Amino acid sequence: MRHIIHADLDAFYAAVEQLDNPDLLGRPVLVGGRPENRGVVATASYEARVFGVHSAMPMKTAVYRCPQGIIIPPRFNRYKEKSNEVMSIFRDITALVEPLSMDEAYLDITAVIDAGQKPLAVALDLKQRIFEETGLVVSVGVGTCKTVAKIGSDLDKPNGLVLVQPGDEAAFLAPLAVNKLWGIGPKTAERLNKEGIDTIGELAAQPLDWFAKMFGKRATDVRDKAMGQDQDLVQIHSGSKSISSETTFSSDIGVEEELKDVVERKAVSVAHQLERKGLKGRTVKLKLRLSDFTTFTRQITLPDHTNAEEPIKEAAWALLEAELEPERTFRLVGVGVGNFEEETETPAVSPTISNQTERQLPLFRIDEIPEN
Ligand code: DCP
Ligand code: MG
Repeated sequence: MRHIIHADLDAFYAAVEQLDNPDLLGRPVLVGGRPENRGVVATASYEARVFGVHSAMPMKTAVYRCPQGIIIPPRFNRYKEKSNEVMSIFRDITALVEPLSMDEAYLDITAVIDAGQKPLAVALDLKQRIFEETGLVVSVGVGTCKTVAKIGSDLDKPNGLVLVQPGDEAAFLAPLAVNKLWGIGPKTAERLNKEGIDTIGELAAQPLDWFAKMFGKRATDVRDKAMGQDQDLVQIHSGSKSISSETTFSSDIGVEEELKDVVERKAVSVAHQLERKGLKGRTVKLKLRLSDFTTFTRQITLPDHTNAEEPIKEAAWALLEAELEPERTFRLVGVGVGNFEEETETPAVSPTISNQTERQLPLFRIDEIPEN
């Protein structure tokens, strides 16, 4: 049995601003561009969220809803610094850390648990260390698979801790809306709702052949996730060990054909670079930046190592296609290939158990960890 933590910092950019300028503590902070420049909210402190402000909202709307909000321009380098501090604490707890973005990561803590620690103790210790050593507050979900851990970390924000006991996964997920599941986007959710399926429990109760009809190749994957039983590994990305090509557009693009063209050209460029270097990779990664500067990556692991144009094109386009939404425009598109032939997908090293996790347990209760 595996034990996985998903950790996600609370109101990350805004929390860093409050940390660096204590005058902002307890106040509604809006990190993002100026309203007069058609700026967008990157994130808002929880004090601002009670007014209905959220990420990706036009700053104009945010200021209308929360006139007392303090607008702060983003300082990405500073956020990256704090992110590095946080990730190195994660890596001190276990070697198996998979960052998903600057402020969130999966941690495989199976070895720590097998060595005798309790999942709750590891989670509390992680929260305490992050707070003491970086000044930031993190919400965590703990479970036996990625799906449960990820959903858990979001359920009790801010300063959350959700622990799902082995065996309780399906019951934990059952009442939640289907769109909480990784891979169920708005379109799929709508399709499911039309079939009368609103909750993950209703989804999980469908027979296998129904899944096959509905999801094709993804059927067992979706079903496993709905039952809280996915076997997805926590994967260490070997950051530098990949080859990529990206373009920032002079004006954002949202037209499907244009995007497809760009992705395919990037894929061909990467395939050629791989070939020149005599490398074959199995992981195809797509990097996207939206018009509001949100940047994220998506990746797929191919059945075989390759440096051929077609499979890389196909994979990169499938990843991008899943991100298309009406009105969504892109500022940057990048394609990368990693996980090269000589590498193994899961690290050969067994995760080390750090001394830090064996320190004394925190003496406060979960809900008493001070917020920033
Ligand atoms: N971000 C952004 N634009 C978005 C979403 C996020 O620029 N549309 C940036 C700002 C966030 C950071 O990424 O601080 C992390 O994203 P999260 O979705 O984790 O949001 P927060 O950490 O701000 O809030 P929380 O996780 O507490 O909901
Ligand atoms: Mg966050």
